[in-house]
Amino acid sequence: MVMTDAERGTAFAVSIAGSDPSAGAGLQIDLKTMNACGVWGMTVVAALTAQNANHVRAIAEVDPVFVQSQIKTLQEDFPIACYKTGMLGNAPTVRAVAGALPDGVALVIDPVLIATREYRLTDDSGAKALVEELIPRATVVTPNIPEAETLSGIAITDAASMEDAASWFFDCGASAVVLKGGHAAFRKGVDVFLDRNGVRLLSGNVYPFPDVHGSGCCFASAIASYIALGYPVAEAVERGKEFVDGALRYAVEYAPRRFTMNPGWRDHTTYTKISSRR
Ligand code: PXL
Repeated sequence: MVMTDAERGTAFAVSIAGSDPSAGAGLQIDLKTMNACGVWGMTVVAALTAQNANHVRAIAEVDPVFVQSQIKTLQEDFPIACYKTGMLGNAPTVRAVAGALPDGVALVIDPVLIATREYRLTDDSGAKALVEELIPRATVVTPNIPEAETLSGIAITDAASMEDAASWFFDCGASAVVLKGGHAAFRKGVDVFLDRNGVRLLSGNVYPFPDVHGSGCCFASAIASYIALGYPVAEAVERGKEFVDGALRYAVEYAPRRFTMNPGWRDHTTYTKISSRR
């Protein structure tokens, strides 16, 4: 019998998130990241945005029943090793996703609430539903500081309050937490990793680009990829951090002073037309 690649152990991961047509964040950067990490990424469209490098002009919802249908249809064929969620938009969509995920499956939750440029991507009831229905099932949850403050109600002003906020997510039921330090006024670039073994600090390079678009999506997708490949969670997070460091180092200035992640950094550091190369 000839085996298919899937039968030989292809690692499948699914991103359930919003579409960013500029491909710098959301589903599109998730898919690029999973591909670059050696995983067969798949995408469930949970919300739609109309955006470019400077503005989110419009948001459209996707029927939660249809979100669930996309997930369940994939499940018929593919042994999905890890799910990653991003922009879910509202509570009905969060509940539809929670209802479609098998118990105990590996799940990376990036609790996307607001885009870097201050556009609201998930409403208040969606944030509440994330806390009640998805975060308790997370293998890893990856809030940034503003998201952690909004969800936990803890003001993060120093290293101690940052650890308190990480513990809050752990107490909600997440198995591991990566509270990202990119927005910190103190200890910038140092993430707090917390699991049942306690706290570990993950330090990274800080690059002189303002607000790199898609960095959170890329990090969560890289973590999900390494989990799908079979790495233990703490190692998947470390490898994810290493991947994101490269994607940040080679960030693409896709519009003047607008930088986005470069998940293709291991293969090509730029996307230059052959006619423009020197
Ligand atoms: O980076 C957060 C994010 C997630 N998902 C979508 C986005 C953004 C930021 O703009 O557009 C779809």
